[in-house]
Amino acid sequence: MRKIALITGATSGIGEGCARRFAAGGYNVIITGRNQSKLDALKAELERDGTQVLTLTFDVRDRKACEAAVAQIPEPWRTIDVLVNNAGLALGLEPEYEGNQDDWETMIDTNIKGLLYMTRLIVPAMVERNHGHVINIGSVAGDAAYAGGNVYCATKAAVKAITDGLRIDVAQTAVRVTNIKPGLVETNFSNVRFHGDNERAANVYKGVKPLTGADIADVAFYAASVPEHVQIAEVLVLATHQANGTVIARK
Ligand code: NDP
Ligand code: 8X3
Repeated sequence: MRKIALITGATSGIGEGCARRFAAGGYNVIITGRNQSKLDALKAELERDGTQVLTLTFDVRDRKACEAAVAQIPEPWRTIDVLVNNAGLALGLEPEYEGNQDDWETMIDTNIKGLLYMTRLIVPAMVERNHGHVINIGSVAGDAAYAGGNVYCATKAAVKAITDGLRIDVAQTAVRVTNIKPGLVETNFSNVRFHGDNERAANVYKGVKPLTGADIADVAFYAASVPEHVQIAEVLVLATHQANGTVIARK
């Protein structure tokens, strides 16, 4: 029987990569996001290769919408083996004293609260079955703040604490908990961060070969594929010419 992975933010970047990687690795996938047409297109593509796909369209910031979406998962899909909490974003790169407070709230509501809502909804059944894996997409940004990163970095530091806390709370079970902390990954991330300024977004990756969503998906799939007694607790994944959140050797 194929295992089931639920991936949030599967309409783009790392989440889309995870949907493809888990499908290719023999999972059926529940793909979630806000853009129904993108989810439908990905579903059609994955189904052509024999994967069963369920789409759920909702905003992870909306707790009631998360609850309603999870409540509507049909019975055969309810034994979720892997939850990839990926949906997230950065907005802006202003100094904290000039930051846009709406952007702060969006980042906190998505990256922290949305991740918590999904964890709270999915993990009880994993604990009950004594089986499951939560993979949170943190960031190198959670290791140390960088200029203008302030609130985004804080949300990813929170992902680390929340991941570590969950790992403690389920230690008596066989549920595994992983924090993957990517560095520079070329996705829609910087276009979103700079509110659609594509030129500024492209500059983020200038002179360095960045990671791809597929690279991070490979790491997530590996973490889910190791023997049951092995728990990949945390992985920092950087581009080869990136040393940490601030040091990047560009050509
Ligand atoms: P993308 O912008 O390409 O993808 C983000 C995904 O999250 C999209 O599917 C987006 O959907 C979804 N999403 C955002 N907000 C919500 C919401 N409120 N409800 C539901 N879905 C939402 O960026 P990435 O793939 O790069 O980002 C994925 C994760 O990886 C994020 O948590 C990010 O912080 C993290 N990360 C990214 C790095 C990078 O350099 N790219 C490095 C380290 C971590 P929609 O199209 O509807 O907005
Ligand atoms: C995304 C990586 O360095 O832009 O989390 O914050 S970074």
